[in-house]
Amino acid sequence: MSLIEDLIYFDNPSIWNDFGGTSGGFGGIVWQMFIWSVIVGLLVTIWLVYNLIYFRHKDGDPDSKDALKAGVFPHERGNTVIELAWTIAPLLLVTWLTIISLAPLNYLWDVPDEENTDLTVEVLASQWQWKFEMPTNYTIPSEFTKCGGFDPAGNPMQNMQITYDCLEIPHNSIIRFNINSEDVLHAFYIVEIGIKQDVVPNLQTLAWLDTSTVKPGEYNIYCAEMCGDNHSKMLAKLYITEVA
Ligand SMILES: [Cu+2]
Repeated sequence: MSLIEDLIYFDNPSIWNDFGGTSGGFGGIVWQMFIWSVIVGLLVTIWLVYNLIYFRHKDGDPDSKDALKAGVFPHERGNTVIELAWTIAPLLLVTWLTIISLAPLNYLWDVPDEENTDLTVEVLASQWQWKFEMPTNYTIPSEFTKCGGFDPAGNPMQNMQITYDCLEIPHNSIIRFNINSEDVLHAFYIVEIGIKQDVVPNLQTLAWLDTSTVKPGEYNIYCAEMCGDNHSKMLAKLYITEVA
């Protein structure tokens, strides 16, 4: 993968792992966003400085106070074709982006009913932790070992219906999240997968994930809404585990 390819193809940020970050994928995406910001920032700054220098007032130029009148467009510099072009082109671009966004947005917003999901997880946010609760009739697969803790003998404990700051879900499944807050506003953000949903007191919000669309492994859950002193520490791990 070349540098350019890694910048363009979002799903392969492997090269950026070398730069650090809290985990491979997250570090990669953060660096991708950072590098793009630097590129755009440089382009804007270079264009700005060029114009500042090129169009600066020189000796012999008409006095700008006399040359321009407030409320009067300097028609001698006008160009109807260019003006129409820079009005119509962005309009078409935005219209086109809106149209191609509708289907994926609708897919995301169309949360499956509980009957049509393999697993519904109750997500409860509070200052400052994530609580995850599986339905009592859900048999926790024996492959799940990440969030269960250990019994006194040191063996992994399974069948944990409730876990804190850690969630393990099966691969190749439709997962629905019923999201509630115990206190203030939070936001449920699975960084690498791109799921973000507000967590609002006294209002249940929803999110869902088809885990067949992502690789099994470890992901990060962040709180994406400033919710108090330890907001930045309101982190959880998501494990997507292959189940027989
Ligand atoms: Cu929070």
